[in-house]
Amino acid sequence: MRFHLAKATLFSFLFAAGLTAQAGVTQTFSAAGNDAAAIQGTVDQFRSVLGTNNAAGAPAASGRREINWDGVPAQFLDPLPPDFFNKNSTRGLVMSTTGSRFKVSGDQGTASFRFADVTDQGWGPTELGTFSPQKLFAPMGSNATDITFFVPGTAQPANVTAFGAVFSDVDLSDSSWMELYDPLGRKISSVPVPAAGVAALGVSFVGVVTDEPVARVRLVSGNAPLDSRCFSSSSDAVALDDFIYSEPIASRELVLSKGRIRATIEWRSQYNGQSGNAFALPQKDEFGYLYFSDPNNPEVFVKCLDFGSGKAIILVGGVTDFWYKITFKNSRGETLVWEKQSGSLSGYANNNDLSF
Ligand SMILES: [Ca+2]
Repeated sequence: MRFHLAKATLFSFLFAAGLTAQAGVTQTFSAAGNDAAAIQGTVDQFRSVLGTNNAAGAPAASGRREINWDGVPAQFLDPLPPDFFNKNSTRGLVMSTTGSRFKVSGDQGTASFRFADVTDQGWGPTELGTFSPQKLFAPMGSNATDITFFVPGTAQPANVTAFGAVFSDVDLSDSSWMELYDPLGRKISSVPVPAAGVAALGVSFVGVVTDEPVARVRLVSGNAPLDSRCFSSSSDAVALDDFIYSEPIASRELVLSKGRIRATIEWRSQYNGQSGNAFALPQKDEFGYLYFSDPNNPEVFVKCLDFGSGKAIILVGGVTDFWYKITFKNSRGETLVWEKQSGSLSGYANNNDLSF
């Protein structure tokens, strides 16, 4: 809901400036209008880039997931459990907020229809439009939602490479945006959400496709919490509708030294013959862990030191007596391989063998 109109021109300019290409971003989708039909084409383009809708199905190698809030059962509407869409409905998405809770609105005929019960003087049904009727979503006591990803239905951390969201009732072009972060917390992209115009029930969509792993998405919906009871003259309170994102996938590649060195591991147990490819748990640009099956119990610690000589010093330490083979690859595709035999706990340090 908007309480001030005069700044629209300035914010339109800022919005245009914010659309310049950003590193790692391969495609940006953006649309806004008076109703769902106004953004339908852009949303469908974004969907087609991501591929098949895996709904709440088993982990997949590709495709997309969607959350439209419409099927959330009444007992989970308020508060909505932050892990509802990984636990109750397995879509690999968990949320957090600095506000008091998350809330999903009710259907027509209920007290929380379009957030009538938490908006000041019940303005929600007048202003908040849907892309997918009838339910909407919003953090309470905050305008920010932080989203992390897991292999659907598991506790295994995962990344996406695309994320999009529908925003409801964006009146000001600088009130709402979407930020994408890599596994080390570095910002990949920040995209402003276009205002939907003066008409009531307007909706906006932004979607981003990247060639970098996205571990966290922050959605800033408006410049005041939706349940604010005390607005200033330039407040813009906003709700959210559909989330659309690529299949969350656990990384099997530990990326080090600003992407110049990438480590992968094959492992095998001498006890039961089990084998596999390890998963990555990045920690800092210089080091990280790899684990075989449990993200809370990593097996191998890898460090990559850059003294500016153009060569990487690589150090490996393990706390497993399984056999494993670690392969380092530089940005030119050259590789360095070290194999640890079963039954030992030995580590490895190279002699500047692999240049950047
Ligand atoms: Ca909906």
